[in-house]
Amino acid sequence: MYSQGLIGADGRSEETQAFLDAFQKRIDAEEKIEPNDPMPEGYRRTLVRQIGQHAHSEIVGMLPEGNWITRAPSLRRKAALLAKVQDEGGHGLYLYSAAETLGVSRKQMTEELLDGRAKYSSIFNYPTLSWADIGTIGWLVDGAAIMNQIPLCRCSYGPYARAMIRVCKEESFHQRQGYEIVMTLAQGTTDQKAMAQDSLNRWWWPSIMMFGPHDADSQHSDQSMAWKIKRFTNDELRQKFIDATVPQAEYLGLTIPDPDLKWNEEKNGYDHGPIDWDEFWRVVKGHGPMAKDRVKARKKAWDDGAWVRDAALAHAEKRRARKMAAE
Ligand code: FAQ
Repeated sequence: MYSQGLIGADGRSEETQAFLDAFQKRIDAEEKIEPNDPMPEGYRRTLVRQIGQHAHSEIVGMLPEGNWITRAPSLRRKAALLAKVQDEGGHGLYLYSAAETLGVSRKQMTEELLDGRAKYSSIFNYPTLSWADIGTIGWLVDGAAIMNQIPLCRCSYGPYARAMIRVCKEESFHQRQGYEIVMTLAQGTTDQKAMAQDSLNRWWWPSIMMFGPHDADSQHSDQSMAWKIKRFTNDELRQKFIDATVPQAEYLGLTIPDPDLKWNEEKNGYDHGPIDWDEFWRVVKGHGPMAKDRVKARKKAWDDGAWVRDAALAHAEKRRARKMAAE
């Protein structure tokens, strides 16, 4: 398909077979690809899609937890939750910056999020109904995010891989604070334990859906694995997550809401029941319970922040003009 010496859609890369082979050779040799290196247009687009979606997820992911900052049960819990939500904002910023090195602006990415062209993780379309959900999100959602993101520290694209190193350190703190909240509830009164169980019941399946469709239905996995953007398939990561999480639930004395969950000696991992892919695709296509509210909140933040962007641009312009006049 590429053997005709096509000019890539970026107008720069000549995507001859020789060019693609040389690029793949660098990938196979575990060299990092940096922003100014020649790269196939498909590689660039895959990264813009994935990093953009990842950045949006971090920013939209602040909303369900932000909802509980004013209702945290103690000052200690409030301070930790505030710090966590702030960290997620920082992750979004590193990720938007990493995507910007690929020639796409934050404004473009935000517009795509607001008009529905860009996705964000399905998980953030579910509501946080109780304080226990804040614990469960840290335990399961950050736990799933870490499982997915540790391999991204070895992603072939340098800026994404480097951003992930710090992100993973922070996610690991988030996971622990979440687990500790759930542990406190699970060891508390009967009502507190019931609250933790109810939360696990609601978040378990959406959490394991976070890893994306089964490998057979994952349109991007093969190419992303070949380019070493992804290091493990969706099902491999989901399996690792389930295997790590089941003993944690057992320790807490909570029951994972999957009657088919059982240890499989042969594969040295757990078998799980069928995932409701209709629900997953409904949510991914923008029909999740909180989808409209999430996009509305992001739109309001973007519109309300217009004066800040305008002021920053005016200030930069003034400084530039002053510098020019002085030269
Ligand atoms: N939600 O061919 P694949 C966090 C889409 S960060 C929505 O398998 P791929 C931190 C996929 O985009 C959580 N859409 O795709 C935090 C594609 O559609 P497209 C976010 C999904 O890219 C914690 C189509 O389905 N993490 O939680 C989802 O090879 C607490 C076919 O799928 C990342 O973004 C989904 N769950 O694999 C923050 C990590 N799954 O784009 C606050 C980086 C799939 O062609 C609080 N991303 N789709 O229209 C990845 O690792 C990958 O992109 C996957 C999907 C694994 C998510």
